[in-house]
Amino acid sequence: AELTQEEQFQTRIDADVRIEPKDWMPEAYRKTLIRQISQHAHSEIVGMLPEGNWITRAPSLKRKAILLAKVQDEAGHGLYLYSAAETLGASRDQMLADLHSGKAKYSSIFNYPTLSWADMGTIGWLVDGAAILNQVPLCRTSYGPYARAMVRVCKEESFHQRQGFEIMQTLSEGTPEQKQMAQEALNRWWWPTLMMFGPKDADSPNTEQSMKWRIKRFTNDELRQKFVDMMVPQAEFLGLTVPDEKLRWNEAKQGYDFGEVDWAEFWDVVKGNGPCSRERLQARVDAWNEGEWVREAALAHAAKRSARGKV
Ligand code: FAQ
Repeated sequence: AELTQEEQFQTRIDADVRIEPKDWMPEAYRKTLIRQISQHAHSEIVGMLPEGNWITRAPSLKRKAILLAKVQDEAGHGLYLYSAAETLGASRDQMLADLHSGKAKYSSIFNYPTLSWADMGTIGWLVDGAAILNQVPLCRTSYGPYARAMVRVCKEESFHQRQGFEIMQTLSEGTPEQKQMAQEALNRWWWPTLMMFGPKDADSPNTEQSMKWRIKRFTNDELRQKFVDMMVPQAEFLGLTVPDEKLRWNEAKQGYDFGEVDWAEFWDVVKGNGPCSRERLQARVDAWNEGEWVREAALAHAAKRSARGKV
């Protein structure tokens, strides 16, 4: 019997053939990719804000230069991702309007405040560490433009993670006050970082289909477990304590058992009630409004050039 278009599509996915923008794809595949890629892009752009908060207060010129470069990289990641979503027919204006109206989500992690310099270390170490674990498999995601964007993003994220770990190492080897700053930041960021991987598989409506379509290559719980297994030895190396009383090595599974994330807090933050949710969104809306004259000027300039026959 002849395969339907949808069956042919699934056959290609199963053979690890990349899907490209002009290929036929089920509408639901397109929709879920636009959802995930645009939310990923929003996370990068909103993710500039918590660290941007410390650029003027970095403890040295060297630290300031590194932090500036990292925050600029995140802007770049957002731009590659918006471009990847555009290849699916999403318009950038619409994606941004959805962010500004609160309709589109972005990662819960960026709704928490950055209270001390140690938070710059913790974000690089833990948050970028989580981002890498999630994004390295996305280099093999089934949609070509998304997969290719992830290759460069992951290279830059590795540098971000190293710089975060190095800040933590410096603080951990510093004065007792500095070590305490590092521990206090770890205490605040550990659980929100575990939330970055999304709800438990049993409560994740998108995972099953996204795994079938090879948009996701690992489930939320699989990645969360890998993260804990990777980070606990690093925390031990730093001489810091992971704030989880239930954390134990499990010889049989060759991984750590760990405590339960506060899912009520997770959903509350996802719904827009995080400690900095309103502030973050307002910063993006203000940037959009204050940038209007730049967009107008760029359009006027482009129109003049094209009237002169130069593109
Ligand atoms: N926050 O059914 P699932 C970075 C939503 S890294 C907010 O499991 P899915 C780098 C989810 O959207 C951070 N919402 O969904 C950086 C869905 O709602 P929807 C960004 C969350 O898509 C570092 C609902 O819950 N990385 O930016 C969260 O299969 C430092 C049900 O969930 C990516 O976006 C959450 N944590 O799995 C930048 C990676 N978790 O959309 C600056 C790509 C879930 O149906 C500084 N994305 N939700 O209305 C993914 O891998 C997936 O989309 C997941 C969620 C794993 C995030």
